[in-house]
Amino acid sequence: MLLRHDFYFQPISAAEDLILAKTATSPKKEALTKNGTGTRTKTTASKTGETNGDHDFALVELAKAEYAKRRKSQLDSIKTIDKKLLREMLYMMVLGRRFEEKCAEVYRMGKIGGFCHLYIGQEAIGVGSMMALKPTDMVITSYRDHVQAMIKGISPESVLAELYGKAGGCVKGKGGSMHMFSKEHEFYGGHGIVGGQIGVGTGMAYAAKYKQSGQVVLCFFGEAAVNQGIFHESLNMAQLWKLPCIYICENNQYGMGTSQERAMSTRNIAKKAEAFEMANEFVDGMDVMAVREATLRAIERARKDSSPTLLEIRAYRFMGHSMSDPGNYRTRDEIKKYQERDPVVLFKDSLKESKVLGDKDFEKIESEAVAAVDRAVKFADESPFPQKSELFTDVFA
Ligand SMILES: Cc1ncc(C[n+]2csc(CCOP(=O)(O)OP(=O)(O)O)c2C)c(N)n1
Ligand SMILES: [Mg+2]
Repeated sequence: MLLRHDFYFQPISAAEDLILAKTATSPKKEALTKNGTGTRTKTTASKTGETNGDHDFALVELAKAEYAKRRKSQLDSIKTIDKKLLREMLYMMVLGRRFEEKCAEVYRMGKIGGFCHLYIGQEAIGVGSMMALKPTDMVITSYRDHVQAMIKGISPESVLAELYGKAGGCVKGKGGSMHMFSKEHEFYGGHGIVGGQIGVGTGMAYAAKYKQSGQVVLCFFGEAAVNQGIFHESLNMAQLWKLPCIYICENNQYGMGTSQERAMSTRNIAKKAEAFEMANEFVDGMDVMAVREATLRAIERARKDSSPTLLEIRAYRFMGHSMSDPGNYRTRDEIKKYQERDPVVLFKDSLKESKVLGDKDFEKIESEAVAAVDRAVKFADESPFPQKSELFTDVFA
């Protein structure tokens, strides 16, 4: 049996080749072999991997080696981008990380109630894709929305106050963690129903095309949402009507405590777009530059041809599904392995190696991010709770 780690950061075909090479010299491992017709078949030689938490990481090393080879591409693309933008991209990644760490801290202090889903480990996806947009472009996402709201321009103060349920929040404290929203910033939520935003995002792209506004839509969702009917219905319509929608599947390998391999018959989400003849791409979501470049290609398709794209961007959720996740479906070792490919560290290393930023710049970025988070905490602490009269405003029924 192939394990999800075996192919993690590579398109499945490349991973299969690596596994074939590896298993040829390792008879103990389960092998994916070619049969007489050249078709790949699985042979089962062990029970490893049949349950969550029982993993073989040997091939993650191969994935890392693959990245080491590809790393030059991150260094090369850094050279093509304005230093100011690179600095801003790193700042947003660091701000996202520090902000979410603070959320975990104040959640444990009881300052945030209800659900709270953190983005730690997935920062390169939000930053790489959203910072390739124009401010007028639209974004819609799932409940894992704090960092994406900030990247779209909503202030850390109003995001944290929203988490606190305070009047200074971007939806006056009435949405909470899962429902960040700002028409002004073209950020349309924050949705709690898994996959629900895929239909709404498709409608937004329809509206943009109908009004000839020139906007494109980034529609984010997790890999578990792909099993919902709305994903298939929406992609069909988007391709049929040629809508400027970029569907971003943030594949972090888990839907709550269920791994993708236990819930999906195929590992290859990007290729699902082919059922609709839609453009698609697999992207390493730990590499912010790879995310940016794939998104730019999709944006061009959307703006020039008004045509949609599905991007499967693979990363890993370093924290639990939400703050109340006991996390007993995976091991600490598994998490540690992926932390070796931490997207923030990776990007910093590349910037350093490219000599675009130096130690002083990193220190300054770090202290600016910490200061921004501290200001957000002060603002949220001091913001009042909403008036009772707010119960009857902004209500649609
Ligand atoms: C329609 C629906 N079914 C079930 C749930 C419960 N639920 C909340 S989050 C979640 C997992 C979603 O995982 P994924 O789409 O991979 O996103 P991630 O949390 O990994 O970002 C589930 C099943 C829900 N909110 N909505
Ligand atoms: Mg997931």
